Amino acid sequence: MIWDPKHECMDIEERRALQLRRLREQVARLWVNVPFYRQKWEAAGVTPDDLQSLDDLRRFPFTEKDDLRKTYPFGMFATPLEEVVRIHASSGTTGKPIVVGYCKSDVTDIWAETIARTICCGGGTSQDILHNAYGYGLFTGGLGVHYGGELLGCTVVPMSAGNTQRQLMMMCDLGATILASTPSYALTIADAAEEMGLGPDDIPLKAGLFGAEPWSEGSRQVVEEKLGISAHDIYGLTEIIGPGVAAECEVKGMMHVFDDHFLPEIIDPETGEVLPDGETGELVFTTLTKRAFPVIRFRTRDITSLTHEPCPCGRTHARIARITGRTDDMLIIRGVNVFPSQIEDVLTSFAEIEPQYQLVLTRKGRLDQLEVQVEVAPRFFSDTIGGLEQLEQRITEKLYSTLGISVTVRLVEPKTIERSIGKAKRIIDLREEE
Ligand code: DLL
Repeated sequence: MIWDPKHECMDIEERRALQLRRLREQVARLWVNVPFYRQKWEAAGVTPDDLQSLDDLRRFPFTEKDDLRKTYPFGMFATPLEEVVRIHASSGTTGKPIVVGYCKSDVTDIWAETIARTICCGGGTSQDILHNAYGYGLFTGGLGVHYGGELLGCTVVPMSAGNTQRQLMMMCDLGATILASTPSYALTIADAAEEMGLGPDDIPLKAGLFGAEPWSEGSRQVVEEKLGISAHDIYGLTEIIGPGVAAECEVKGMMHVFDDHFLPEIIDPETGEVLPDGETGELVFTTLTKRAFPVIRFRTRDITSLTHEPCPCGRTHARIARITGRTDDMLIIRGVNVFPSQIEDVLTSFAEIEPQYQLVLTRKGRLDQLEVQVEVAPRFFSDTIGGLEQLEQRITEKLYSTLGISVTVRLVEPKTIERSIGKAKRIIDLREEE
């Protein structure tokens, strides 16, 4: 089912006209309401009148995460606080979080709508029981998915994350048909199910809506098999709205961007030039309709590519490829750029290991060392020492041919890598401390 065929299957030219109209209104509003934008645009020599076509947006400067930090907590709000009905925040690794706000129409007319679209993309309907294991609180995952589920008419079970055995008990007892969680938590749930002796036929789930962190096709296969579901990638970020920015339909492989609300661009992260469809670069978003916390040309740091090719499902949005990493997630090891997702792709191609891994970075002298710690699947752990050594060797060789640098692989016992309930922590960087 397509939730909003009028907007989701719109003729592309008609949507472009709608995007331009909304963009011009948004920019004109911000010029008046948010001094940060006006000053930035004046300094760049542009005014709202310069926006005669969508391409003119390129003349406007980017907004960076750091701009949002500097204006903490309310400096970027475009409506008075009395109109704001909700606050969320994204926890940064350092310093203050980024605080965002929503007015009533942001929550009901945009966020709940785009989540209802997201759930429908995953095959959901009003008949579904939606087990929501995204964290509730300042994180946008829990409450974001919740309101869209209710709008669609699902029965929403607001579980939040944690206490995995209880999650499974509730899923089975209540007959949950859709699981919403981070992909790493879905793996944790799948493991726990196995331990509790529950196979795919014992678990009523049919689909999963997984996002908030990068994951791989290999992990998709594992959760699909272990839980007996169709797993869908969903994407979003606090600064734009939370989940509900883009979602994978039944065709899979690419995610529909709800671009009547969130206008995407791909840029070269070095030069800031806009790149054509199909080229990989950094994703940039402009919110066209949000009122309390709009952003213009926000640099997400996420790496992907864009296409406007029609999708067989009938939706006509722009689509993005799986996010392969973040520009700030990239490890530079002895001068070579390495993304954790490349490593995950290699690891998940080995049946003998679990998609549970950690990347430990150390420095010896001036040289960075990367150790990939990965769990052996329980059924292979009983293998001979020689067998395990050979496996380690095979993984090392495949990583070398994929990454172009040698890394150390260390197989660890099943269940020794800490299980995630939210976003998994894959990188342990010990370089500063040595
Ligand atoms: O993670 C919002 C969200 C909640 C999305 C639930 C999907 C499901 P933040 O905490 O602000 O917001 O983190 C946003 O997470 O810039 C990406 O780097 C990463 N991310 C989100 N979805 C995906 C995905 C939420 N499907 C940051 N694949 C983003 C890869 C993702 N990375």
